[in-house]
Amino acid sequence: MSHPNEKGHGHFDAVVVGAGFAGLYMLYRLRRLGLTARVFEAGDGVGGTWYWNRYPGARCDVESMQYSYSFSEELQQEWQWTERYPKQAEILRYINHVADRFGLRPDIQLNARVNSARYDQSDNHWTTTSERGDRVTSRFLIFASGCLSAARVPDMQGLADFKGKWYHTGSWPHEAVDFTGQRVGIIGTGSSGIQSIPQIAKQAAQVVVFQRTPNFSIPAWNRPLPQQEQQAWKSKYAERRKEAKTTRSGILYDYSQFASADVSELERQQEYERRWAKGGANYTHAFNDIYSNKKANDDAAEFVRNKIRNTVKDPEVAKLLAPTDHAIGTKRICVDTDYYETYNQQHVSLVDLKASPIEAIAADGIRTTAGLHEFDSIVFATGYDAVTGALDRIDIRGKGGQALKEKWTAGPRTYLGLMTVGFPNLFLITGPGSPSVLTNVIMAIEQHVEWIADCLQHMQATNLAVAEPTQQAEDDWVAHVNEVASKTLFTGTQSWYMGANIPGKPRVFLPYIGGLGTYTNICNGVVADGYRGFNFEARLSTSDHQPNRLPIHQPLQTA
Ligand code: N01
Repeated sequence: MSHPNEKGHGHFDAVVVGAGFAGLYMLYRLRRLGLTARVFEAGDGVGGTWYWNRYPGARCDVESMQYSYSFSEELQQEWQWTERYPKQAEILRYINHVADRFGLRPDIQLNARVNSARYDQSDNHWTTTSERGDRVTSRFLIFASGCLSAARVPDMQGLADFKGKWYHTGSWPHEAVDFTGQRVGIIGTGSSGIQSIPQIAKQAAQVVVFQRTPNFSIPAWNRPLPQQEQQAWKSKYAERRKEAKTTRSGILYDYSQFASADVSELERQQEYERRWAKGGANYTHAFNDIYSNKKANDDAAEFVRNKIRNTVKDPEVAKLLAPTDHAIGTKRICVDTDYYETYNQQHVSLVDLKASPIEAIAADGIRTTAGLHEFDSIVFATGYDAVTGALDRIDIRGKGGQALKEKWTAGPRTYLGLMTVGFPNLFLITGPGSPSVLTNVIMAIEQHVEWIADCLQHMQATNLAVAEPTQQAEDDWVAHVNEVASKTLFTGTQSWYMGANIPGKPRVFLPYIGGLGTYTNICNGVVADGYRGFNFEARLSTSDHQPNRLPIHQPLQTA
C-alpha cells in the first residue's frame, strides 16, 4: 500500500471521486475488502449535496427515519433525529458523525476537485488529477460525484455588472446570509426555490420571485420527532429497511393498490384530502396509475391546483402558481412549508417570465421585457446540470483516449447505470440509467456501492484484473431504460430528468424508472448469471502475458 505524499501522488487500488453519502460508504466497503483507496472531494468538508446546499430552508423531503444509511444497525440505532424532515445542518452533522465513527477521514483528500481521469490500456491503470495538483494512479475509478451537484447559473447577460450580491442555492456561503431590510430577487421555483422563498421572505423587506414554470408542491407539515416515535420505528428498523428496498422509490410510502377509476369521485377526493393532510410526496402514490394514466394524473393535479386557488388570495397570482403544463410528479414534486401562503404577504410578488422574460441582469437588478426590478441581492434557485453534469465537467478518457463526454454526445449510455463500454474498471454510483434521482437516493447509493464491492470481491477472488460491459449489454440496457420510460407520462414533460433545463443537452430520460426493487432484482440476476453482460480480463502473471478474455455475455433479460 502506498500513500500519497503531501502533493498527492501515489498508487491505490481504487480512487473515489466525491465524499458525500456515496463516496463515504464506498470507502467504507473498499476498506473492508482490504483495498487501498483515496477519495477526492472538492469541498473543504465531507457531505456532498448537504455540504453545498446551505440555503435558507434547505431540508430533505424524505423523512428523517428513512433518509439515512442502513448498512450499520448500530449507526441507525444510535443516531437521534430531531424533526420529521431533517434540515441541512442536521444531515451534515450526521454525515460528519459517520466519517468520524468509521474513521474514514484519513483516506479523504479535501479541497481537491478532480479535473481529469485517463485510462492507460498498457497497464490497465487510471490516472486521476485534481485542480490543486494531485496525480494518482489506481486500478479502479469510482465516481461518487452526485446527480445534483453541478450547480447551474444560467447564462444571463450582465451578471458580472450586478452591484449587489448574488447566490446560487447549490453553492451557498458557509456564513449565514442576512437579507434583513433588503430587496431580493429570486429566480427559480423548483424544490430549492420553494424551500428558500418563504424563509428569505421572513427577513427581506421585499421579495420578487421570477417564475418561468410553476411546480406542484405538497405541504410537509414538518414537526418535531418525539423520542417515542423514533424508538417505535427503530424497533423494526432492519425489517423496514429491507421492505423499503423492494419498493419503487426506496421509501416506505403508503403505495395504493387501486387505480384511480376503481373508486368513486367522492372516495377519490377523500383519499387526496387524507394524503394532503399527512403531507409529503406520498401524495402521488394515492393511486397506482397516477404516473401512467393521464386522466388519473389530471385528477390528482386538479386537487392540488384547487388547494393553491384556495390558499393564494390574489386569483391572478394563484393562476400563475397553478401548473397546467405538465403532469403532476413528472417534474420532481416539491414539498414545502408555507410556500403558497408566502404570496399572501404584501412584500412578496411574482413575476411571470413567460409573459415578460428576463432580458439581462443590470447593475441595479433584473431587467425583464416589462422593465427593471431593483435588488440588493439576487438568488439563483436555477438547479443543476443533473445526472451527467458532474461527470461532464471532468475530462474522463477511456480506451484509445475516447472522452466520456464525446461518447455521450447523444445522451448517456451505460450498462445498469454502473459501467460504460470503453471505460474499463470505471464504476458509476447512481449513474445515468439507474434509479438514482427517482428514489430515496441513500437506498440507491447503498445498492450500487454493495454491487460494486461484490464485483470487486469477485474479481479479487477469481484473479480478474479488468471489468467492462459488452456493447450488446449496454445497447440492450439503454433500450430497456427508454422503453420503460416511454410507458410513463414522464417523457412528455420538459424536466431536468430529460435534460430539458440545459440548452443543447440531449433530451433523453436520464434515470431508470423501473423502480428500485425491480432494478435491484435485475442487478442481482446479472450476478447470479455469472456477471451477464460483462467481460473480464484475467490478471497478467509473469508467465502469461496474453490477457485472457473471459466473455460472460448472454442476452439481457429484464424483469
Ligand atoms: O432546481 P430545479 P432545484 N430563467 O431544476 C428555473 C433536488 N432537491 O435546485 O422549470 C428563469 O428543479 C426553472 O424553471 P423551468 C430535487 O430532486 C431536493 O430547485 O426550467 N428560470 C425552475 O423553476 C430537485 O428537483 C430538495 O422553467 C430558470 C428552477 O429554476 C432538484 O434537487 C431540495 C432559468 C430550477 O428548478 C433540483 O431542484 C432542493 C432561467 N434561465 C433540491 N433556469 C429536497 O429534498 C432555470 N430556471 C427538499
